[in-house]
Amino acid sequence: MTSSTAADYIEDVSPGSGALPPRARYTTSDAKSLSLNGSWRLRVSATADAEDDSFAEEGYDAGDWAEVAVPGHWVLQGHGSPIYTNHLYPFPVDPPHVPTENPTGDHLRVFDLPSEWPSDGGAVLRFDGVESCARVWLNGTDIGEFKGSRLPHEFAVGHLLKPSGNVLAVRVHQWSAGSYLEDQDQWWLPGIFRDVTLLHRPPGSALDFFVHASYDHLGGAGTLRVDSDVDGRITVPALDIDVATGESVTVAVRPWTAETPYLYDGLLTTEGERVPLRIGFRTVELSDGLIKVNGKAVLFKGVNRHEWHPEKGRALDRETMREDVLLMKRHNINAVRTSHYPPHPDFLDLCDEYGLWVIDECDLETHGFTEQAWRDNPVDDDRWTPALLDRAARMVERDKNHPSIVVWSLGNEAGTGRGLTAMAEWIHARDRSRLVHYEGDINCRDTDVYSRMYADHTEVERIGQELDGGTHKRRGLPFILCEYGHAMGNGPGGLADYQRLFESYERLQGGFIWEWIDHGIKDERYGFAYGGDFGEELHDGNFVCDGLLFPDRVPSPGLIEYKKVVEPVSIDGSDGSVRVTNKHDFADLSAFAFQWSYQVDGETVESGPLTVPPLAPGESAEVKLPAPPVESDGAESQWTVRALLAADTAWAPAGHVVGWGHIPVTARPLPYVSATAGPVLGERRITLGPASFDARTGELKSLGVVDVTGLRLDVWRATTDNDDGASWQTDVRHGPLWRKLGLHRMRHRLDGVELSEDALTVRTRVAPAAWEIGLATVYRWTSDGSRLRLTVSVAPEGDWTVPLPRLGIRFGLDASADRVKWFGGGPGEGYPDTKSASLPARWESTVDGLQTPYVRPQENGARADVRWAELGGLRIDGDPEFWFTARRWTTEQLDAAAHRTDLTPADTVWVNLDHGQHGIGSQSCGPGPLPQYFLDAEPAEFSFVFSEAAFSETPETS
Ligand code: IPT
Repeated sequence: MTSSTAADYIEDVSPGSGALPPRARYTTSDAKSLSLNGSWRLRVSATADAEDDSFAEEGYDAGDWAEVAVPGHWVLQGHGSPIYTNHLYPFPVDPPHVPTENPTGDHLRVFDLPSEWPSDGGAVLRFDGVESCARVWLNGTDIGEFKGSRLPHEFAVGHLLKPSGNVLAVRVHQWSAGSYLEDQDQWWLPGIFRDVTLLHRPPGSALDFFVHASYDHLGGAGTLRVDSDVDGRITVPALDIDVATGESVTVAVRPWTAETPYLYDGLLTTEGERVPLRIGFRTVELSDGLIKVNGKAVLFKGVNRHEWHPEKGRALDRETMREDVLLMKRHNINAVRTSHYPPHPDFLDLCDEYGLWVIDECDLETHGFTEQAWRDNPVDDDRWTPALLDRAARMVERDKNHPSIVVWSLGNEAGTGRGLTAMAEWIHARDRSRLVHYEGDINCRDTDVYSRMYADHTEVERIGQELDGGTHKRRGLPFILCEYGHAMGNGPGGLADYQRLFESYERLQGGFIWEWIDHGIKDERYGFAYGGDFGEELHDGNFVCDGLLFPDRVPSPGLIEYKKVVEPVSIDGSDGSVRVTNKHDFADLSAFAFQWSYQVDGETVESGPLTVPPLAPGESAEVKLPAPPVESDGAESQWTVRALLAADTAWAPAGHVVGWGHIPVTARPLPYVSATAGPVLGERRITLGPASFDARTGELKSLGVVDVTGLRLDVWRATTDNDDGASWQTDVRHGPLWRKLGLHRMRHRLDGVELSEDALTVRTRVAPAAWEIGLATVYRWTSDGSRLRLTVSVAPEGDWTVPLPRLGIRFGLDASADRVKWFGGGPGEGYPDTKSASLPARWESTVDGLQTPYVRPQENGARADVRWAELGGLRIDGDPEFWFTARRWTTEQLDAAAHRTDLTPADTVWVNLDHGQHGIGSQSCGPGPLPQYFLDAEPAEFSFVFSEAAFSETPETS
């Protein structure tokens, strides 16, 4: 039986009905407006048609309904649950049909017009974002329905308004035909999640307008023309401009760039309205196969930004958006891809104001169709094309007046097809002043930029060298990585290696890290929840936590690393001078002040200013350092030179560090212990200098007053998301292989405890059950009576086909070992391919402060290149430098934990001193570590000198 119901619009592939044509968005004007944000009444039903539409009638009593905050998602306010899937549709794929179980939120709001609301003119009701499909009634009249969750929809409602008691009823369905177009990798979160506003439209008010503001870099002139549906005048006082709409004017201007975001205040005046404009003059073009702005090729140091707040989901307030922009600017990021939908429009105002290049991406992804080889993909089905064009138009029309937007993106992971081509054609025709991007178009049929995601270094280099082939058109296009450096958990690794490529080949115009922020949901049970924590039948776990920020916007080490890798000024040097290079595309160095400091044994002994010429973009200069302020007296010494903001900027105060270099001067003397004391065998103990060992096992028990437990070789680390890799990765994934081989359950066989005149030697074989591989491990202890030296020799046996996770020793100290001091890399963690930002100096922390709280716990917190460390009354000097980790739980506990709340401190501080760590890479969705960061299983020897910290003297030197 087929019958049509009032809810047919839900499964209709059309974009909707009743809405006004899309137009430019502007935040303010002198026309009145009324925000309808706030507390609304809410009733959630399990199906789309469980309730009739009588709630939309005037006089309906919703007194017993719940309340919901608008903007907001009802599933984050106690009604139902969020669902996380990466690309699988959480419903059967049968487009355009959706499940009968279709959570539906009836929203109700009664409002009065303010007394000063004019009686003339009309009014428009604007929804900035509703997921995924809404039907709207005002005062009992059905005014239309729409889809396109992250796009604006406006309705003419003037004729329906009354001075008081207006009833606005909105029925929101979680699932609709539109859901098939919104399969982005994120939480499914229904609701009215962006602003609802009533706008007065005075007679003669502005309608749509298009600000064309180009810049001629040769002559330094800007040309302004504002095309407007309603005639009026354009004034820009600072430029003495006063012209009619539609008329061009050319004057000398300061151009807009992301580095120099110069905006002119202007005004569009129509008969009935005055609309403030913020005008940025700039020209984007494809020329010589490069993306150029104002005549210069730009290098994107970008991030992919989803909108996220750990409690509010995608309902962000302006302060949160500003925080994102400030954090980006402070971390040297210059570009954002609005993955994968147009953001709240305020975000784009902020990008104009603070200066960020923007790729504005359309709200379109049909990724789940990949599971059926893209059969029935809506983007290649003409019935859906009107919906796609509607989405393209709603994005372009809303956002076209933002100078920050340099590229339009058709969407993400939607295969290819006629609908996408139609979108590209429409956008190209509507806006010739920007380029079009879409990653899935491998031959660049519809696009102006060759774009890829997660390509490895080798392939990116080939593309840079133009050896990648491809269609004739593609060969002539610039290249960007629209996603790379998958920031899931510990990592991403290899960023510096990508950056070197970007800086070496002109065709490579940079990339965008995946992604800006972890989408963890604040949750009492877990700290932050991720996929599966709400009982979803299908989910993708913590793949939703893959950002450079933790969900609460605390920067993760990945962001600190990225900041260093993309610094706008580089400083390196040797022999008393530094080479300073301006890596900006537009700005000189006049905004920066430079400062040197000189460290001996990691401690700063003096600092002072350094005069650096205001180099033009791309220029370098050799700058002489002063004479070293002190004799190093045999200790290690180094220069650290920093570039700081010379004055306050809109995004950071004076003194903010933008870049630095570390220049070694004299090398560290390696610690040396003369083996003058010999081991003495007692009844149950062997003593050697200050240390005591178990006579039977040779295990270290104490050093002076410090008790030590469980000291032994350790090769295991709680695998990172990048070690584990994504299940669909075709390359070798080390995490699963390590586990299969049992590197997490190594057994230690004691082969001998030997006492000689000057050493205690303990021979062991460390190996997992079931396999023939093993590590012959010898611990050799010597002492000069006060200090103790351990030399560990490791010889792999059998056929080791995998690298090791780590190689070093671990031991336990009493829980009172809380404070750590070290000379080595810091302040944050670093691994072989993530330690650009690790600055060798003296650092201090609590043990808890050493932990990086990844949302899904995993290996973290290693400090790189540590010369010495002190904790719990012990001092440890490394020969050579080592990786230092300390935590109040074991690696096994860390490995087993699924959420932060699973980690609770016990009575031991576990310390790892590693000779080697395996690289991190980006295999949770990209390439693994580069071969040079592998920790291959090979013969190794490394030493540590232990002494009691309180009595420690500078070790003798060899
Ligand atoms: C890529 C997606 O574009 C992005 O939305 C996100 O899912 C990311 O992966 C992983 O976090 S698609 C992937 C098949 C490369």
